[in-house]
Amino acid sequence: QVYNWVKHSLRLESLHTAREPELGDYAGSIVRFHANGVANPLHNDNIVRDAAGSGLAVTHILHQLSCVVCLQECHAGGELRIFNKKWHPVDERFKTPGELGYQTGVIEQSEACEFSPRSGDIYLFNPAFYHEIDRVEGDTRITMGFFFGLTDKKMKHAIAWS
Ligand SMILES: O=C(O)CCC(=O)C(=O)O
Repeated sequence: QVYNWVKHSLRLESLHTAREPELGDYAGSIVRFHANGVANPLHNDNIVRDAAGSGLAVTHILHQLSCVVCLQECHAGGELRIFNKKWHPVDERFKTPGELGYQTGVIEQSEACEFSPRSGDIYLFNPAFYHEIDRVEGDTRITMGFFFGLTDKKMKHAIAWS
């Protein structure tokens, strides 16, 4: 249902779970639990960068997007904050060694947009832009999500993974 919604919304002709010839299908989605007190540090997602040199099918995409469905909202906190700043290789000097996050200096003076997901919401964003999730309070924040990548210049075909 969610793949169909994305397909329809973006006027895609196809959206399938990605497949590796030898290894099989990728997981089509991931359910994430952010319990009381859990936050996600400032980061960005870029499979072409992160899996560079692996030869994996997902490294051949032209653009990456993230789709998230909120299954259970939290009581407070848990906002997704997206900064108006796309990752550039020079930003790696702000990377927290061995961890997912970047230091806040990387988004200094960038405007931010905040979104508090409510149960039933579905949203798309470009994960190349720095983003973080505020500390969750109360009920566990439960989402189901996947990344998808456009595989052609006309942006009609996409593959999904998580
Ligand atoms: O749960 C969210 O709102 C965003 C999750 C996230 O960081 C991502 O999809 O890249």
